[in-house]
Amino acid sequence: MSGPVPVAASLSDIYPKEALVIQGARWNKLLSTFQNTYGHKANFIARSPGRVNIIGEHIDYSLYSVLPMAITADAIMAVSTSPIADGATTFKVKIANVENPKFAAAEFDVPIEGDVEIDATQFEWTNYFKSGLRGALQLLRQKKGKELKPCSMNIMVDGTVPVGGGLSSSAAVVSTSALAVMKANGEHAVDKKQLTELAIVSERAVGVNSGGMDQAASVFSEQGSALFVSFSPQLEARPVKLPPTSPELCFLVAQSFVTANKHVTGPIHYNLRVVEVSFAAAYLNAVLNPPGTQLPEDAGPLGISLQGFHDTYFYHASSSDNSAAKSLTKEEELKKLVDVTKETLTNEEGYTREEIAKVLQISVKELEDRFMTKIPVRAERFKLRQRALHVFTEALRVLQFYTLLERPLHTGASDTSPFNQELGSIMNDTQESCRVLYENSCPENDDICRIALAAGSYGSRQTGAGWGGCSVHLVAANRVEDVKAALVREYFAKRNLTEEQKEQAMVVSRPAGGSALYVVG
Ligand code: NG1
Ligand code: MG
Repeated sequence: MSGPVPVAASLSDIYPKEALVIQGARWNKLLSTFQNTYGHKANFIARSPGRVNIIGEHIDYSLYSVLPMAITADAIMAVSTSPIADGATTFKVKIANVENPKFAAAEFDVPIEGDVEIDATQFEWTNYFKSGLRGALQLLRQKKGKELKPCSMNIMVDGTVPVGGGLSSSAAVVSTSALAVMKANGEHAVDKKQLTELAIVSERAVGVNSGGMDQAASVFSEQGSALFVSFSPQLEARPVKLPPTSPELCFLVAQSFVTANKHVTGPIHYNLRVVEVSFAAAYLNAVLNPPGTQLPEDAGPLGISLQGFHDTYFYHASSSDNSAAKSLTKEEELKKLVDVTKETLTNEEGYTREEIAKVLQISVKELEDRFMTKIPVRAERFKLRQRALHVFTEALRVLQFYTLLERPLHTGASDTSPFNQELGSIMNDTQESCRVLYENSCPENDDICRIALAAGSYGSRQTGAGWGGCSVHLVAANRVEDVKAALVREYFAKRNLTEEQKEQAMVVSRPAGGSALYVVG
């Protein structure tokens, strides 16, 4: 389901019905602020949403499939363009935010031939625009070569995805920026797959070695559907309708107001996990595949992945034990990988660099150069067993969840609660795995999940990178108020929240559409 980013005829192509009034006012304000600031009208608006991940946590960078959905909250950018003079070597970008002065306006010149400079050590809001700009310029250069003569751009931004809240404001801004730059330079049919791939690479340039879930969800989502995203053998996204249940099932998203800052804690949290799963892939390959087997270079942040090991183990390594495995289903393969991981990675305390290097038959220095220079991390021991077990079991849960969604319900069944419970229990297992094996939860989110479950949620789990941020709860529509009330009573009331935070604390998210363009008439 690739193809070009759609051009919306009206806001109802983008947002669910209940959001139209508020969004209409917001878009009008964006356009009038644009006109007041720059003295002329915008030509078009680019838009990409945030996302909530339903299931498949911390496995996208191991190249396993995930199941997120786009939300209504998004980044929108109104843009006007003007051609540069003949012979000019730079073009100008003026960018401002509706929420000025919280996000201060900026202006910069971009060299047509050189690189866009981004100082990833400074937390400038415009860095996310610049990273999308950089990616888009690279793609434009590939397409147009010497012919490329980028336009100068005036831009007004508005974002409603809370920053640092686990709903992927970054992917929303990067995807919107890249889309805006492509459109500004005459690309009226921006390919969704190209846009996603460039947003993934661009976002890595601002310092996080993420997988591609957020960008895929932001670009590809379709209103009313979740999205099944696969990364191997190539990026593919397929909308998945949530089956009609009675009562209707909702996804309630709750903030913990514990802010995880990946840029600061990366070396001991997110980035460390990326290194640990890459170590695990190399270690399992060294022990379980025939001597000399190399893992294929792939789209994982360090160029190898557990998915790469998975494929090598079952399909490419010529060990007699594995040839029989070719008839296994994907689910059976994952179960087998869980078993062999338990037998192979027996050390529960974590492995030292020396231990890993020895198994890979390289020196510690070579190990550090290969795995820890591009992504600096701080750790003495690496919990390969726990991390690999999380990834394989989580990949299995995604397939089980997806299979359930695709299986037709008995039409006319008046009570779908066994089905709801099955879905919910898979989500609960994910939470447990994140808490115990991947250690990316936090006590606050564990509490929130416990409270929600006791108040009637079918399944509750932290969503996104973790160590704070949001949780997602599968709740029947007629129980949403009970769950909200319990969370207010037992969690939010105990925290010192501003009025704005109280308003943002919980929201029922319906699947929204992905990236879109809107031409201002
Ligand atoms: P958040 O932090 O929720 O945007 C991050 C990664 C995803 C994925 C999840 C965990 C970034 C930009 N995104 O999401 O790719 O790995 O964590 O499932 O870091
Ligand atoms: Mg993010």
